[in-house]
Amino acid sequence: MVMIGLTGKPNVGKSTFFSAATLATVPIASYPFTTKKANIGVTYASTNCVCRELKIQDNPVNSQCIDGVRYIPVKLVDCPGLVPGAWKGRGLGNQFLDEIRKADVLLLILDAAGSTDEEGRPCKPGLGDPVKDLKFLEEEFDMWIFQILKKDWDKLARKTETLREDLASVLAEKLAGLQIKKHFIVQVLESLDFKSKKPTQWTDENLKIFAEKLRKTSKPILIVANKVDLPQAEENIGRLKETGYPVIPCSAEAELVLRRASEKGLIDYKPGNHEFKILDEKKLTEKQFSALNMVKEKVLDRFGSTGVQNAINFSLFNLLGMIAVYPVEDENKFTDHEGRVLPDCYLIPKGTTVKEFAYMIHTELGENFIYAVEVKGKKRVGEDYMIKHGDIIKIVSAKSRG
Ligand SMILES: Nc1nc2c(ncn2[C@@H]2O[C@H](COP(=O)(O)OP(=O)(O)O)[C@@H](O)[C@H]2O)c(=O)[nH]1
Ligand SMILES: [Mg+2]
Repeated sequence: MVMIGLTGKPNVGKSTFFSAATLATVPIASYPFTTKKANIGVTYASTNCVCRELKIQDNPVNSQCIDGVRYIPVKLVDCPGLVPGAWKGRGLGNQFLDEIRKADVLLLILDAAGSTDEEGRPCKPGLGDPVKDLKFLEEEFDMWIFQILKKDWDKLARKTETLREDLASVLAEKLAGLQIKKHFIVQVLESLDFKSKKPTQWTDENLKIFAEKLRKTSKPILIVANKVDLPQAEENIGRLKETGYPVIPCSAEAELVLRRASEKGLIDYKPGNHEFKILDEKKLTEKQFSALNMVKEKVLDRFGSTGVQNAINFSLFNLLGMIAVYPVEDENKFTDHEGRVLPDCYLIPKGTTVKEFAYMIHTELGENFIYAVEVKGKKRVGEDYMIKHGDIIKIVSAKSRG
């Protein structure tokens, strides 16, 4: 399952985002280092379900379908806050960075209102600077990877030269725990100005450039400009966009208000929507009513949504380029062997072939693969067929034909 990492300095709203996105209850408080351990939970990517296109009623099993929107589970990890110097071990530093090493994509939560200083201590909105925070956080990530590489670079470099081993393979083994795959390493090594230099001749400067490029390629970042309900946020969002990163305005707190009210049956709200409906005004306390009003005025009406669901979807579909696919066993009824219609929906990387997909479902299915059916187009396809977003696929294997 894909893993999304939530990262940033203390008090920017990571745990609030995590709670809203997973609706789990984790400690939320206004002082640094509330979160002592990474929290891992499940959140959902949302996409228009093919059930609408086909005008059929589905029976989802591995995911949910609400009003024609399919919600597909993904892992979310809430990482403790990073402070400047974390890579050197400041403020529980490396331990914190280590939590994000398994993430495929990072949601970098920034306090767009500047209501926290560099260390994450609350201050008057506007005094903190999210653009500066972004710079130090990038540096933390780069130095963290640099340090891991540096630790036994000499040994590693000599080994590849004396044993004539391939540098990319040696590095892939070393960086496997960081979720940095070999194809990223190959790509980055190719792009270096000093690629013809022997690894033993690399300077620290060379290694730093390599670390930075590796981080950018293997851990794509989406900036979540949080606390947009506070003053100053709008101006900072403009400045953040100038950095070239994709930016999503967000109010994690607003999303939490909405999901909690929805869970209690007070409102009708679907994550990602620009509005909600109060179900029974008499059931709301005055406090709840005014909280909901604030959310509407300060967030939904101004930004179009709270940004939480958008951020999750953007990171998966746009940054990682994932697509949704629906495997079935019966291509006429769109069912599995138990007669359930469109039971499963998987998120897979763009470019996945049907045979690779067969292996993802089950090794045996991959090994005994004969052909597949692209069900909507009623086409028989070979093992190299690349799956498209929204495809329904039936895999025919030697053993499944009884
Ligand atoms: N105004 C506002 N405050 C928020 C928002 N998200 C989080 N906060 C507040 O920021 C503080 C720190 O939040 P928390 O989630 O614990 O931050 P973390 O340290 O990054 O995990 C808490 O007081 C939250 O209520 C938001 O969208 N708007
Ligand atoms: Mg926290």
